Amino acid sequence: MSNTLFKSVGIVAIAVGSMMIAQAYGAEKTDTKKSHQTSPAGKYQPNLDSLNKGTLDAPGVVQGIPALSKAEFNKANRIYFERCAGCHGVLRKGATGKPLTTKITRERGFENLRDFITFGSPGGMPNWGDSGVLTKADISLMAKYLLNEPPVPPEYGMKEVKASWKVMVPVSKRPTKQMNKLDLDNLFSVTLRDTGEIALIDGATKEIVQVIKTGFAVHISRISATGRYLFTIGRDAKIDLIDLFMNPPTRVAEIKVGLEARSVETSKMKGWEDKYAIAGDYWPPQYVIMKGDTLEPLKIIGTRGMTVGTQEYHPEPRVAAIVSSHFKPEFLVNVKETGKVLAVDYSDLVNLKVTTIETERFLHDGGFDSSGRYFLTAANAKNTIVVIDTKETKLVKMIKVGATPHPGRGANFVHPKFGPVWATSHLGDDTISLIGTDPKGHPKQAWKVVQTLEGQGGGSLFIKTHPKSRYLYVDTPLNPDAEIASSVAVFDIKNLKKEYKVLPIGEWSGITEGVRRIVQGEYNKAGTEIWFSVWNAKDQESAIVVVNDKTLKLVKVIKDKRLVTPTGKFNVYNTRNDVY
Ligand code: DHE
Repeated sequence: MSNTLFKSVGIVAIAVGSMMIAQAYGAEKTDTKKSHQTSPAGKYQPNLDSLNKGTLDAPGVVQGIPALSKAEFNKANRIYFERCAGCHGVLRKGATGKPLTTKITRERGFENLRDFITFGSPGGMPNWGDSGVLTKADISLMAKYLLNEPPVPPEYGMKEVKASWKVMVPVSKRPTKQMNKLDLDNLFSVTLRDTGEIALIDGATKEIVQVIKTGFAVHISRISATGRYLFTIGRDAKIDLIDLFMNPPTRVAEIKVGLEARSVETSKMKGWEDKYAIAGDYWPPQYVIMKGDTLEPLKIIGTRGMTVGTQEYHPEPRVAAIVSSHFKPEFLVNVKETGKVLAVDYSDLVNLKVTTIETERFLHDGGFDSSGRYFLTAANAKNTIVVIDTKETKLVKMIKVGATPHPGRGANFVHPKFGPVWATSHLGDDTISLIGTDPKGHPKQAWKVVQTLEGQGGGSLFIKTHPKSRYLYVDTPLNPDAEIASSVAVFDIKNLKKEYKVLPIGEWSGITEGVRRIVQGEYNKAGTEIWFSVWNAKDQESAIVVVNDKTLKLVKVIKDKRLVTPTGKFNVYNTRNDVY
């Protein structure tokens, strides 16, 4: 494999990553002058750049602690939320990174903090100064900022949520049947990350049907069980509800459920189709249940509480992935920092029953196995996949995989030897872990890593196949090698011993400038084509490349000046039916 450099960096990151939490802050003191390169997992941390938009109150002046002017404080705040809060927490009480409370920072002192920010640490702290991301002046400002008390962002309760809620087209004014001629099930909703828009693209003609304004740095799309309603969520926690039956598809309601968010989902249980929606916040730490056709907010539930294991209070456990059970009227809500999966029973919102399933800390993304019964989700900083049985609402197993798994929703296929498996790739190494998911037919293999494949390198975000396909596609958009970041590896499921093929998607796009990160394969409804985003910077050309799943040849490059920073793509049929 050509990425020896990344592999060695990756291995160091894995070895030290597990030490990181146990290591006392002070233990790294002697190491601060050595620069530590940032791993892809280190770079892939939440950027809370929506939360910093409001003005927060500066802390009072403390004798002996450098005071900051209002302008300095606002600048430091912006840098902190963009670069630091994802790991160290909004309140600086620690998350995947260490706490930075003033008790700790004042003990360390200005110079020590300055060096630490400049050179990073072997425990995963990026080398912000040495890598050129922050200037000397910025670093000096941040060291002073950390000596002061952190500001506390506001709460966002029902009063604020309700005030943001707007229904543009009431249910009574909406059509009772589909009014446009679109093949809705083969429509793709494409995230245009940096313009805060989605593009609806027709799966057959590959023409852009419409571009719709959504929340800031829009993140994902989810589709209601009947396929009529499309939900998008921005990082600013704004949800847009789009009625696909209207001609043209139209935004019919919007709401802001918090100040920072990443996930939205809708009720999928038989009898409850389209009835409810749920969204999870990063800040405040809470989730909100709404009416599925109007977004009327019904219930807000906070997630603050005790962590699994050490059972310590965590003041800001973020809500990561949410999936909707097909077996019970329940949402499965990942609470990241406390390591709990909450099964929220939406059949009675007044006498709300929430089953708390204790798993592992730092839950992030995940999806179902091919039967739709088991939810497999990554506790990414713990190199673990957690399996939940959504029929019995209980933990099945926690399985150790490679370094920093990032499955997206994962990929399901039938392994020639081990039967049904679910697969994840990793941010921190080049492996792909295949986990047996068939406890009845293949009990020996169930909930074990049955095979580990080697891909192009670390920095993978998404893995994909389709029930009708014989191929497994693995992207590597965060790999430091530009060639690896701009191509995907394809494994032949029928012959996993064979070396993977590399599809040079970036080259196929015809785009010659930029890093051309290839991200997130998504199938059309028939499972005959897979679409990849060529994700470039906002001021550079991006594209979507469509590949024939049988021949592995290029079908079409979708280019349009409106396609700015395309990332996630959500085929209506596959998303609503959890086909992946
Ligand atoms: Fe995502 C899913 C969080 C950065 C593209 N991302 C998710 C989910 C979470 C999450 C919790 C699961 C949602 C669910 O299923 O309910 N993402 C985060 C972050 O915290 C992080 C690391 C940093 C941040 O500041 O947001 C982050 N994500 C990104 C990106 O930079 C990506 C690559 C491009 C983009 O548009 O933002 C990105 N995330 C995606 C996509 C999915 C996703 C495409 C859905 C995958 C799917 O198949 O359903």
